[in-house]
Amino acid sequence: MGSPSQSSRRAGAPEDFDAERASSDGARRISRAPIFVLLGGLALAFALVYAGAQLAARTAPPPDLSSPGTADHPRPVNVLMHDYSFNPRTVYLVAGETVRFQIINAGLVDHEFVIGDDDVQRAWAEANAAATPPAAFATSPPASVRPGTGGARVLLQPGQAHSVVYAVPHGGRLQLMCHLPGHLERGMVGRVAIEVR
Ligand SMILES: [Cu+2]
Repeated sequence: MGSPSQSSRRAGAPEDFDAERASSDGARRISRAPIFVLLGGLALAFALVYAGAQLAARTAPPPDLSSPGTADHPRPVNVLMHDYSFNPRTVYLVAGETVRFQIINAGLVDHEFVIGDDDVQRAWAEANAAATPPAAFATSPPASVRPGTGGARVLLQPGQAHSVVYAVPHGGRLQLMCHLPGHLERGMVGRVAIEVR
């Protein structure tokens, strides 16, 4: 009575075995593939991170200063503002030339571009502190300094761009800073190298 099921089980046994072995071989072949993909992906990720770090660490070469800007033809100087740094880290200018700073806020928060000597920087630092509620990383304050302070200041929201013409003084030490609350402490200061001819 039980013979049909017995015989069918016996008949099916070799097939079942083959199928099992085949599927386990297939499973083994398939299960290795994600590991190679994962290892390859990790290697690529590390390579990209390493390349990115190398690029970030490399300082941009000084620009061509053979043709200083004039009042009629200001020399364009591009500056990107990030959270919380200026790019390039060093702005190269020629004493007495006129430049047009083309500034883009590429960050996710407001940033301020202030170029000028110590007096200019102090004036904007005080103006921002006076106008800003005492909260770290507060949004842009409606700050102002007394006329004739000198320097140049541009306040930009994320994604905004603005250009400003600036006459580089013949002497003195200039700096580039963002005085929005907490930004200077996070390293948002740029060098200004002035070539005197
Ligand atoms: Cu800033």
